[in-house]
Amino acid sequence: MLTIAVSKGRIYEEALPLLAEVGIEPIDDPKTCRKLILRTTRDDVQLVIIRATDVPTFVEYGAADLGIAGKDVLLEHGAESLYEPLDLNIARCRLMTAAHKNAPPPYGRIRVATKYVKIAQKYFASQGIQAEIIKLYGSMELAPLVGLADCIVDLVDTGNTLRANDLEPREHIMDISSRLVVNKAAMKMKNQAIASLLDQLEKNIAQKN
Ligand code: PRT
Ligand code: MG
Repeated sequence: MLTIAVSKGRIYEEALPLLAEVGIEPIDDPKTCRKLILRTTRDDVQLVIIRATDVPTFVEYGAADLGIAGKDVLLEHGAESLYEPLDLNIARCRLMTAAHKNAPPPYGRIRVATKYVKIAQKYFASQGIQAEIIKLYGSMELAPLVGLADCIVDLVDTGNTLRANDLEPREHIMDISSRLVVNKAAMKMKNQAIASLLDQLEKNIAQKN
């Protein structure tokens, strides 16, 4: 049995067609059923539905053999103990700094609100900017509006969320997409099944790009 960890929401939606192309179609729909383990049209493959930020943990401990996670989540988790063999090129967005549209450029020591503490620390250090990072778990956009922080580090897709809150994107930190990750022991123990899955997925993705 191969277990694949996927988060609900945009990653699940965008991963479904890729999985369907390799014969993996969930039998239950996580939107309408509360099951966390989904059987699929392949007897030897099941999906587990978890929070996006928990995917690296499940795969690291071998609770799932494979997982699909955003590069943002992988970098923040510090996923050195996982294989990351494939860029699935889905759930794409940009990790950016953003500030109030009237705010001056950063000067001196700044305060930054984000859920990406590690990535932000590394980024501002690389820019030679002294930054105090304030960890938040959501609604980052609010922080500059209420004086909690000078700027935020967050994911941007259309930019609508920033605009709706009078913020604007400033510095582009990196492009983000979702990656297939593999547990290291599973890669050895279940090599044939995993290698053939990787191979098929890779071919299909290459055709699209
Ligand atoms: O929502 P939940 O708390 O359960 O977890 P999550 O937010 O980690 O999950 P989810 O499904 O929202 O995001 C999973 C992954 O999708 C992320 O880790 C990214 O790799 C990827 N992804 C791609 C995005 C976006 N695009 C995105 N736009 N994740 C979040 N957003 C958010 C962003 O944080 C901001 O609030 O959408 C808003 C910006 O979108 P625009 O279009 O208004 O710019
Ligand atoms: Mg979300």
